[in-house]
Parts: sequence; structure tokens; C-alpha cells
Amino acid sequence: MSLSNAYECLQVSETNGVVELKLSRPERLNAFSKTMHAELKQALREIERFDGLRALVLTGEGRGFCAGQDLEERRIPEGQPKPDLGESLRNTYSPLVSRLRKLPVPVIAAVNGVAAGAGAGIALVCDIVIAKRTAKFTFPFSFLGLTPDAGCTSTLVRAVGQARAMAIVMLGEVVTAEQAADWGMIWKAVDDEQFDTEVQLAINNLLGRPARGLELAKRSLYQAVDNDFEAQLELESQCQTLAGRNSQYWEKVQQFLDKK
Ligand code: T3D
Repeated sequence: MSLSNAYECLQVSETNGVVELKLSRPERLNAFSKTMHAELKQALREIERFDGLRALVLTGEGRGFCAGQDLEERRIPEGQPKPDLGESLRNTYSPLVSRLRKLPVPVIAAVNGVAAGAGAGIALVCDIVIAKRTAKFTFPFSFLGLTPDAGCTSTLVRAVGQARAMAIVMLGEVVTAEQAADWGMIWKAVDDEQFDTEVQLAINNLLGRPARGLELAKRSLYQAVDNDFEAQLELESQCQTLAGRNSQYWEKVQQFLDKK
């Protein structure tokens, strides 16, 4: 089955099981519109069912990664009812980040430019985040009188700790890609000219690893922050049972032994 690419706000392509999902509303720095949410839902449904899926790369078209909620869609004419923003999260951002987390393959955020609000949230929920050195992360929630969403409260606190998360959110200061890397918020900030090469190197690396091992590692690493130590040891054992049932492990061992 091939993946559809008939979208207005997304570009989808696939090579060797690696799917690239490019947010595509460059005139608004790829801010999330209703259409983009609907298309993402459809695209992810297809990606989840795609036979031979090895990795997902999320990126943005143009000079931005994603500017979060399209605030033009919050221009409500006088007298019209205002949307319940919690319901909006339940129907859009929350299921989106949850599905990215649950995808049984590595998800790379290739942050090509500014990631703001829910746009930063989407990037931080990905398994590996590589950003251009000129990219930045902004959390403008406090300016707007909102609270962080798209998983930001969870990903930020866990990545950078309570003190930095509080200041980042409350002061709303811009976090440069380099700072984000220094603070453990993302994996790497790379020179803009090296960006495509670095993303490709990460993809090549992942393609060289047994898929089942990556899937199980993703599952247990995310669970580690919630489990106590004993529960985590048990999860490691369960995952290793599953890994050991996969022929790829035995093939890799044999390759190692043959080389000796
Ligand atoms: O409502 C709910 O469902 C609740 C959920 C909320 C989740 C959220 O994401 S809240 C946060 C929403 N996002 C923002 O507040 C970010 C707003 N944008 C900015 O602060 C700046 O644009 C950036 C820092 C991201 C980039 O600045 P800069 O100077 O590089 O670009 P720019 O000139 O501001 O933006 C370029 C164009 O994109 C511009 O349009 P124009 O003037 O060329 O026609 C700008 O209006 C548009 N744009 C950027 N962000 C948004 C946007 N249009 C609509 N919504 C946006 N979020």
C-alpha cells in the first residue's frame, strides 16, 4: 500500500520505509489549522498501517518548523461563541502527540526553523530532535494567558528539570537550538549547511539497526520515567524476552562471532 500525498497542508514522501511528513503552510510558518490537523490525522492513520515502516521524520516547509496554533483561526467574530480550548486539545494536539509517542518506530523531528507553542510541543515529543543552529524554540503561552499544551508540560519538565521549565514557560524567553541541546531538551543543534546531512546520517544509522530492538527500546525508555526501579527491571526483562525471540538478534550475534 502506498501513502497518499493529496494534501493541502502536508507533504508526504517515503523512501526505504522512512516516511517524511512535512508541515506545509510556509506563509504562516506551518501553524496548525483545522485542515492541517485533519490531514495529519489521516496521514498518521496511513503511516501506522504502512507495511515496512522504519522511521518517521517530521519537518517543516520554508523557514519555520511550526508556529503552533494558527491564531487567525481564533479570530472569532463579535457575538459568536468562543471554542472550548480544552476540547480543541482533546480532539487535535493531544491525540497527535500521543500517536507520535506510540508509533513503534523512531520519530525524528528535523527542526528546520522556529518551533513555537504547540509546534515546539510536537517537536519535543519526537524521539530524536535535530535542529538547525539558527532554529529556536518559543513557548509563548504566558504571553497569551494560556498554559502549555501538546505535551510540553511533561516533555519540558522531564528534559530540562523543573527550574528551567518554569522559567522557560513563565518568562517566555526564546530558547536557541544550541541552548536546547545544552539543556538536554533536544539531541543536537547542527550548522544549517550540515542539517540535511545530519538528519540523513541519523536515518542511515537507524536503518542499520534491527527494527524490533528499536521498538522495544522506545517503549521501555519512555516507561522508565514513570516506573519505580523494580517495575522497570521487570519491564526490561519482558522487553528482552521479546527482543530475544526475534531472529535479528541471533543473526547479529552470529555476525559478531563469525568475525572473530
Ligand atoms: O487555540 C487552541 O487550540 C489552544 C492551543 C494553543 C497552542 C498554541 O500553539 S498557542 C501558541 C500559538 N503560537 C504563537 O503564539 C506564535 C505566534 N507567532 C510568533 O510569535 C512569531 O510569528 C514567531 C516567533 C513564531 C516567528 O516570528 P518571525 O518574526 O520569524 O515571523 P513572523 O513575521 O512573525 O511570521 C511570519 C508570518 O507567519 C506572519 O504572517 P504575515 O504577516 O507575513 O502575513 C505571521 O502573522 C504568520 N504567523 C506566525 N505564527 C502564526 C502566524 N499566523 C497565524 N498563527 C500563528 N501562530
